[in-house]
Amino acid sequence: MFLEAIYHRPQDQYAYSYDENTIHIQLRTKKQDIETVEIIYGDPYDWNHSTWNAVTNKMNIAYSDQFFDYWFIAIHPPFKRLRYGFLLSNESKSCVYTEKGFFEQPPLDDTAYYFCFPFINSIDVYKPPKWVENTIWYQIFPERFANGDPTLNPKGTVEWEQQEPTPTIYYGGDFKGVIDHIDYLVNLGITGIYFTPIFKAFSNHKYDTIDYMEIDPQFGTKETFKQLVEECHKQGIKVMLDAVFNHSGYYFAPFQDVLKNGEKSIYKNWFHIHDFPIQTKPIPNYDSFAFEASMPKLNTENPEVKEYLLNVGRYWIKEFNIDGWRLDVANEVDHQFWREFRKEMKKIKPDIYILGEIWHDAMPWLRGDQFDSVMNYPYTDNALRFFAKNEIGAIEFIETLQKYLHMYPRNINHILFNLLGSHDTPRIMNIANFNKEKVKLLFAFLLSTPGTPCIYYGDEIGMTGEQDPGCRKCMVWDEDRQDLEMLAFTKKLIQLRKQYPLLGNDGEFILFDANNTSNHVSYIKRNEQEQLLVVFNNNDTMQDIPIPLNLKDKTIIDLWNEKEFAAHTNKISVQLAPYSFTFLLCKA
Ligand code: ARE
Repeated sequence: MFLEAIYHRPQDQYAYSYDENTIHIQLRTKKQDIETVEIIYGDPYDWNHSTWNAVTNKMNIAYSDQFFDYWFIAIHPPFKRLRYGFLLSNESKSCVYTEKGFFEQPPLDDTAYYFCFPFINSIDVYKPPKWVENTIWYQIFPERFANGDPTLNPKGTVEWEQQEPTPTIYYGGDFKGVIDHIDYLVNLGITGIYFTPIFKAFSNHKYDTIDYMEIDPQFGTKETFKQLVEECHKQGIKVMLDAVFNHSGYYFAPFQDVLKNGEKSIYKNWFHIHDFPIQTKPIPNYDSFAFEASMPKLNTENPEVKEYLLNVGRYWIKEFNIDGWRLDVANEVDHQFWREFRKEMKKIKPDIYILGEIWHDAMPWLRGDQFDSVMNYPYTDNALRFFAKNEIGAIEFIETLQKYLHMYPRNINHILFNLLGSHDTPRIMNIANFNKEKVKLLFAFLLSTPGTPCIYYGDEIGMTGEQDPGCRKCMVWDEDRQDLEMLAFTKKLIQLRKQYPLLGNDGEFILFDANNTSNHVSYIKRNEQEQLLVVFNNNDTMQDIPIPLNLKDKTIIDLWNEKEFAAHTNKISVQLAPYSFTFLLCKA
């Protein structure tokens, strides 16, 4: 038994309150090392004379990645308190794992040996806004979605689609353009829009804010924005804005004041200036985003800055009724600021959604006191490596997927912001080397896994583009040049996801089967009544894929082809064309 691989800590994904009566416990052990794990647990104050009244319960392996098995159990402690340890055994050994180490027998004379989940305090239970779980997001880069009001075009605006994007070009996308195309979005079936920044800024991407209280004039007025939010809400579409609070732009008035007045500026502590006079080259002598002189880092520890930014956050919720804030470069801003941000925003709108832009393991921000969710780039990376780039085989793909499923508590997994690409990455069509079938597999994966899917504008019509600025081309509105088949395909997937909750966050998600030779993967989503089997053939040849489930005499519905058939034997298989998939629904 590899004791050194056994790990538990009574916090984060290893021990958390799933709801007000349930604690989820996970334990990590070396892959295929331990045969059985039982949890030994009880109320810390429940004694029979000098013996602790503990009971045991079997745990199951929920996930397995390349190196570890992750055991899981949900416990409902009647008094909301829990002490616990683990009884582990394999062929050669049995032992007890507690906070104080390993023992041969469970010490029952003192609960101080055990791991401690002191109390489920309701306020500490992670409670994301209810609506998010069922949202299907669509990301819009406003400069490039549609030009509805050419009178607002910035100087030098070029004609829509007429040139390849450069870092400084303008095409004149605006709010009127979005309003004009709401029907398109409704028809596609999306229910939330994430807008990259819309406040007055210098560049075409608007991540270098000049004024956080103003709409960038190229997009319209506050009135147009209000109308946009209202139109979206009428159509059941939520609106999320981008909050760029890590840094301001170079032309933000307080920074301009520091440039002008140097050490005498009343704003000098709004930034992190190393020394005066200010220099921008070769690298700025003040903290900034990356080494960008145009993006001076804001000092969010300064109470004035903090209050200023909190006010910005409040203002756009109060006055415009937005539904979410996506926080730019969220991991470079201090935790204290985000804690206050959360409190203040939720005070105004309790179901406001707070989404952090973090590309890495984001557990420290997801403990219920800061963000509701994060952009799930680890998911993106794994999906692209398998489906689009052929960098990894089926087994590594599902192992990595399981590693990421273990990374956060389950209730967080349900609202992670799953994406295949964004304005910061090359388009999926390019990554998939222009293989449409692979892009379709990616969409089918995105829309059949737990989390909340987000479609980057234009991917649904097969748009192409390399890394920024290439991935920010103008949306193609000429139907002759839209991939209408891809559009119909994405639309159908979205409809199915809405119609069958098992395609989304309902039920248990079980990674089922993977094979490196056939390069197929399958998973099951299961609730008490039904199970849904999802199978992908990520291979350039036809595959006959055995289904290792006993489905004899069960009626199976092929959701994609809307066909029903019955399994007459317990050994069935599905034939899948190269790069294709199937969704099979049957009674549990
Ligand atoms: C410009 C050029 C780029 C160039 C960059 C270099 O266009 O080609 O690489 O400068 O500094 C905005 C604009 C960008 C612009 C940038 C700087 O949209 O076009 O890039 O400003 O002027 C990390 C951060 C993450 C950040 C990405 C870009 O952690 O927060 O880098 N994303 C946000 C926005 C961006 C925005 C900014 C931040 C700045 O979404 O659009 O850029 O406000 C790895 C790392 C990640 C890293 C990621 C991407 O996986 O682990 O930490 O993200 O790669 O690089």
